[in-house]
Amino acid sequence: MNHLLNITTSTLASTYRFWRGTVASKAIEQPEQTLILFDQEGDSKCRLVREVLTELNLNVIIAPCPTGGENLAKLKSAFNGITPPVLVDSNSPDVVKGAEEIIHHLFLQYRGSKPPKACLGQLSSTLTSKLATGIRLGAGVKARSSRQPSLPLVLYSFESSPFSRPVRERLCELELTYILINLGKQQFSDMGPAKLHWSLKPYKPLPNTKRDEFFKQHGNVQVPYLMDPNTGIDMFESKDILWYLEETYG
Ligand SMILES: N[C@@H](CCC(=O)N[C@@H](CS)C(=O)NCC(=O)O)C(=O)O
Repeated sequence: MNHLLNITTSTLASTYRFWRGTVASKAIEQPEQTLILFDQEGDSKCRLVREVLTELNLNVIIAPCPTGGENLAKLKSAFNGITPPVLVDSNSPDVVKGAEEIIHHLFLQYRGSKPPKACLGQLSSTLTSKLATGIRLGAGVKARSSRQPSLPLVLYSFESSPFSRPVRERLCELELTYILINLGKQQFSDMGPAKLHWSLKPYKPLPNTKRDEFFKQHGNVQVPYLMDPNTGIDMFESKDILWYLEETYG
């Protein structure tokens, strides 16, 4: 797909979801054992879980389960035909199945409260999330043949980021496991594109946050950012990352 069209429909998908998965809490603690989410990027229920992960500012290991892929087959045979989302939380220890149950678990375990109704899979959320899947024309749903690396990749992203979604879709289709570092926006001046943060002063993230750490390393905050320990590359720019993934693993 032409890259401009790709980003335009990705922006529309975020708009259908009212830009949920943009703003993150200011909490900085991460679970001792990183959460693992069996996820399908294009699935409407999985999207609701990923939005909450951004909003709670939690990192997660994504085990992509595209239709027709090995991960989905393994998941189904391990859990009696269950489909994503499934969360493995070794801190509880718990395997949590289904979007609503996972969202409840995340709020209770990591915020000590019940989730607000807006986070749950009500009819309106389900419909708008299905619309978001529809406008992406099935991207991030079906498995394609791929070469599998030995180590997980690392992606900096946040759920509604129009530039990051196509990268997450490609990672899903190629069934590439990755560590997702969510860099949701924590203050007004985090808003806007990377080169035009909404701030009159030079941009600065909140101190002692993941954004701050990223800023100290790179001199700005911009997602998507991919690190591949298998080849030693790290890179910005969605178009270049998509090309890299295709060339290396597609
Ligand atoms: N040309 C870049 C644009 C990336 C970009 O502007 N990303 C936005 C998020 S969609 C961003 O990093 N905004 C700044 C921020 O979140 O602090 C690409 O294609 O990857």
